[in-house]
Amino acid sequence: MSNVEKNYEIAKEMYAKIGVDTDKVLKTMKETPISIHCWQIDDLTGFENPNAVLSGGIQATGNAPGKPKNKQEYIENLNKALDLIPGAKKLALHAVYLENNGKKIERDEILPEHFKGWVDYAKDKKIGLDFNPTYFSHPLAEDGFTLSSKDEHVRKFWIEHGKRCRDIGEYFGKELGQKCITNHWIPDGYKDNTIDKMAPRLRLIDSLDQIFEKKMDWNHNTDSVESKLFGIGSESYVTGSHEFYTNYVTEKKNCILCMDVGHFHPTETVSSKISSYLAFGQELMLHVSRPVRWDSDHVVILDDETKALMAEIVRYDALDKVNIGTDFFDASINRIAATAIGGRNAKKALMLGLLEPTKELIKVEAEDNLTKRLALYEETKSMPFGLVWDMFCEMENVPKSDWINTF
Ligand code: RNT
Ligand code: ZN
Repeated sequence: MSNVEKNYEIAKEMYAKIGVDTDKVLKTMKETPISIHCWQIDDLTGFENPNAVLSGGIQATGNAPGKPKNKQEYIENLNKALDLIPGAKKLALHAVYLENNGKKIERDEILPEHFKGWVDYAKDKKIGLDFNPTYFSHPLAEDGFTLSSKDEHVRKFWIEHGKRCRDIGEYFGKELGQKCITNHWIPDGYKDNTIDKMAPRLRLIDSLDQIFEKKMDWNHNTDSVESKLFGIGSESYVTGSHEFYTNYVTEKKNCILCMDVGHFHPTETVSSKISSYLAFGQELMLHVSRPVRWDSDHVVILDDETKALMAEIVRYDALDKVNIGTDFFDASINRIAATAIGGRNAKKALMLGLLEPTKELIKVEAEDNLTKRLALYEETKSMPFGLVWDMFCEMENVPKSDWINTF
């Protein structure tokens, strides 16, 4: 028996005493995919245009060396990052990661064939794929408006992009036998006080209706719409706000809501919102990220909100209702490590959620023993979670904490 196994046996016994079956936890961890975003590896540059400049009110700040210089280096780095994240995974792509073989292919011309290489990659790695239309970093997004633009030409262009992205998502789902979430996030908004907040919203409703018009099997492709509170250059008004999309999904039932934890007011938490959507049977997409002051996209750490988020999903047995993905970009540290740190932390938070003595906590709460509820919850925090995590890494052939020595 290895030390890791011996330690695991001790932890298993301790968790069993509070009613938690760690073997079951390990099984769930192995089977529950977290969708790892592809864009931390290269600061969201993609393959469409190697000189692409990121726009849309998002920024990958920092100057760490090691940004991949070509596609081959990109793939090598991505592989290294994915190999450091244990358990089931999906890879979330953005439309600008297409394979164009050196030809200019406009966003309103992209086809499934431009992503065949990614399907082969996913099959080889036995992972699923998620997708994101890229409604930014493009001349037709330069004035800050895409799907809610008052310029019909601009709006048509992006509607066509959205439609084509759904087709690509459907192609992923069919090919891989695992559904693709195609997540639509647009940067649209104004820097300063906005008088007519309504007109762009009405145009956005119409654009989304057109994009989602074609019916698809949700088991192949499910679309999500991601809200935001503000971005750089859209500080005062964002067309696709949380309330806007909450109402859109409820009314139209043609897509699901995506909540990015960095897209809310500083004291507002996504973890506290989840149960309200689940109460109405709504499926959700999450972008696990970390807000810091005005920025929504720091590397995920094992903080209280990330833990609370995962605990909430587990408490309502909603792992099949809530799709979990990561979203951050930090160019000030090694990009492979950043992807690995964020991915591992999302998984660690999930494991902590699964190790919670939920049954017992619910029981004492129902008995109005609120003292015991708090006492048990707090005592659980010093349980040997790390020993179960190490076992998981060992089972999955992924390095334990020693991976940090390579950086
Ligand atoms: C931006 C949104 C969005 C993007 C990705 C790259 O604020 O969070 O999800 O980060 O599409
Ligand atoms: Zn996001």
